Amino acid sequence: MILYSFPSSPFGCKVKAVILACQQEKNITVENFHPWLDAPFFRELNPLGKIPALKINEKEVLFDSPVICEYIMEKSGKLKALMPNKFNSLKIQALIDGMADAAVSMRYERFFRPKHLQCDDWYDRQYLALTSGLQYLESHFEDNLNHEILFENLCTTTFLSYLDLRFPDAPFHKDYRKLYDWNKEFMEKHAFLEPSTAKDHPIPANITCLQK
Ligand SMILES: N[C@@H](CCC(=O)N[C@@H](CS)C(=O)NCC(=O)O)C(=O)O
Repeated sequence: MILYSFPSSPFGCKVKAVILACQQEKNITVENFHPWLDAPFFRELNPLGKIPALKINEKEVLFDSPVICEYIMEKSGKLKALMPNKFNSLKIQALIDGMADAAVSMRYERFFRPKHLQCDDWYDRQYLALTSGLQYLESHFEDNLNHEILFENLCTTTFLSYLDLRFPDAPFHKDYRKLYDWNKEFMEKHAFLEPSTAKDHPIPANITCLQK
């Protein structure tokens, strides 16, 4: 199987953590693909043009990340172990994915869009969704996260690695101390997950979207 992803993608990182937790590294090859290249071959795999996408064989492709994660957990026989409280796991995934949508939009707005087209009000609304989500996790911490290899913990730790990569100057470590202390301890305990953390990677030079 081939996972199309990009080293900085928070959604791709979540899938990579699930691959590691389910010991599926030998069955799934990761191929770096930047979605804004908009290559026709990729639109055929995922009409939405978004990563991650999992090519299972010549006929079957799965998207998006929640579907891919559940597929990997189920096929490896780890679904119950990783999601003993399924609806808590799915709720936290929804929260994290919503924050990731907001954070990725903020990144696109400031990184790809020319300055004269950027909208501060719109950016602030995404920031509010992001910080409200972080505050929710900080305040409901004990009900939702722990130090076990559970799906909700994998979603959270990979997303925090994305924030560290793309928003290094934001006050998140200071404002959500419990959450970041948890993350540090979690990653120290489960160092095998390090390859799934978000990494910087050169963006292909020929991406021209929004540069108008
Ligand atoms: N709901 C999707 C979101 C995926 C997503 O937004 N991926 C971004 C990269 S991090 C992407 O492909 N963006 C390209 C685009 O928006 O056209 C999932 O969970 O897989």
